[in-house]
Amino acid sequence: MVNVVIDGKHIQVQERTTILDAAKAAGIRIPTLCFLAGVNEIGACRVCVVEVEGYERLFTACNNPVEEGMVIRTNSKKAREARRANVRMILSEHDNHCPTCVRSGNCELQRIANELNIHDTPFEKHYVNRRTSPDFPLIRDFSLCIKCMRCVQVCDKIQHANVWDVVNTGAKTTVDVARVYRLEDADCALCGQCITHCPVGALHERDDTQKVLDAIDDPEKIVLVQIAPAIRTAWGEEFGMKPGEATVTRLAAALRLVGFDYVFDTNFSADLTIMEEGSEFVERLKHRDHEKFPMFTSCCPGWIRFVKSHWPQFVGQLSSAKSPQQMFGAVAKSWYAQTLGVDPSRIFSVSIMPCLAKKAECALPGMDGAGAGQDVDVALTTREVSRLIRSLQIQPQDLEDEELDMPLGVGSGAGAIFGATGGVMEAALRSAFFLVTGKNPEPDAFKSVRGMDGWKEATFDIAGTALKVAVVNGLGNADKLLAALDRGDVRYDFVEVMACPGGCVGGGGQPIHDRVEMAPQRAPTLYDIDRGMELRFSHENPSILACYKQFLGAPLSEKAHHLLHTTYHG
Ligand code: HC1
Ligand code: SF4
Repeated sequence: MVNVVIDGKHIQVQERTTILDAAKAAGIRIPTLCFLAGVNEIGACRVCVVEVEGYERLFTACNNPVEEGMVIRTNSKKAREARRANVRMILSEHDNHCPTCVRSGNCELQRIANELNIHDTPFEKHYVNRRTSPDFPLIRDFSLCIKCMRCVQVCDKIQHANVWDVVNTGAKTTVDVARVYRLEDADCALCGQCITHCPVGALHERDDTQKVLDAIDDPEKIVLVQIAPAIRTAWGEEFGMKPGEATVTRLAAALRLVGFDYVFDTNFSADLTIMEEGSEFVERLKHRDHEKFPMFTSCCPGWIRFVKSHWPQFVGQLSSAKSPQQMFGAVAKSWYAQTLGVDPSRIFSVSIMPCLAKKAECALPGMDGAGAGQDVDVALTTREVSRLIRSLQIQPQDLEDEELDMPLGVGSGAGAIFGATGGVMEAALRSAFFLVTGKNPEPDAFKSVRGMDGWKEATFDIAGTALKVAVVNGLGNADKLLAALDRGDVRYDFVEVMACPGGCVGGGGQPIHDRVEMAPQRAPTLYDIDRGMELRFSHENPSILACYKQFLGAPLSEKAHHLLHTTYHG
């Protein structure tokens, strides 16, 4: 143990404790800006400087450990003035157009400037007035970057994608794409984790809300929207609503006020994905001798981008099933258009996703199986939808719940849990068990794949066949698993990968709470929904059964192949 004095308080802490943590233990708050525990502890912003008796220089509290007998002053004149000067310096390199910034009201720099009572920027302004392409789903605004390095570290350490790096020197130092010239050419998975970990508005998604309003204003268009599983765990956060208040049915009411003609559920097509992917897996198992294992899930487009760029040798083992987003679009512009008796070209299909990679996925070649343009016209993030609702002065907290539309508004509990890590695996196993044995398992028979661990394994016995499965979340964990598979250290039959830590509930398009990983708080909402439903198996969803009966025939039929499956070349 080490004895220190902080602002006159005598305390004892473990050796190697940082000054920041020691102060916290003493109930003393030191402001930080660039700091991200375990990920970015480099003292880059110098907002956490403190004075240590006997030293001329100031110490950054986030990355300097305490030493025996240290006397620390967090708010001495010297520390206070240096901290304020440092923040003013950062402000001089930041385009302070706060009213029009996408992070206005949710910006750490804004918060800290206010907290330190700074209301002027006396230093000469110099920032780079440049943005990356407005057409790519991820946009970097260099005029807002404060060089905190959080994006660099999250992308490297958590996601193993290594997209960003520090470039130039001196006053020209900034963060930019590493190795290639354009962000579009980098191996970016579009997971969006650099956005949710950026303290300011330097990184954000392309805003597609105007495209949706244009379609709503077009009397020829029938505008329908699908709501991804993870949205119901988070959309209300930006309106100060609790999980129980921010129901999907209340969101439906808000979306009808926005002007959508039909509000549907991605849980429906998550069930459809299970029917196709589960059947594909059972087929592959029949040819175990010459099929390659494991089969990988394919619903997360961030993961698809990552495996294509980092581990192309595994691409052939991806399930050919399209993601629920894309299956929904294909069914909406075919079966549903037919049901409505309208030409599919009149349908404008929007998705609400916790994700940026979905914007790229819906624009991919081949995602137009219904023959009426792209099957999904626009993918909006949870944040964009909140902004859209707010811009129309809609107060969702005051609205009554409204049911989703039929038949594409019906999803099972198995579809709902897709949004949490392990959910796709669990849903798939529930139906695979049925496909193999003709009987339903206990709905919770496969619950050991739940939870926030980055790499989970389980073995289940299905009709005498031992299936070894793995579930990973976060691309860094996926990278480690693929490396282990490549070395032959592990062997699995089926692997679920979600690019974002915690799965879609922790998606890069979800509301931002600085330094709080929200996935563990959001995932229980999905398991509560599942537990509360009578319909817990994808293969029992009446809308799915109707869709096969009236339109698709059977899982893996020719029509199903044409509309619901894809390849991953190019
Ligand atoms: Fe996801 Fe999926 S679970 S990928 O996280 O398979 O984005 O929510 O919609 O498509 O269903 C995302 C969530 C989502 C798809 C489903
Ligand atoms: Fe890295 Fe993900 Fe950001 Fe792309 S979106 S730069 S992969 S953190």
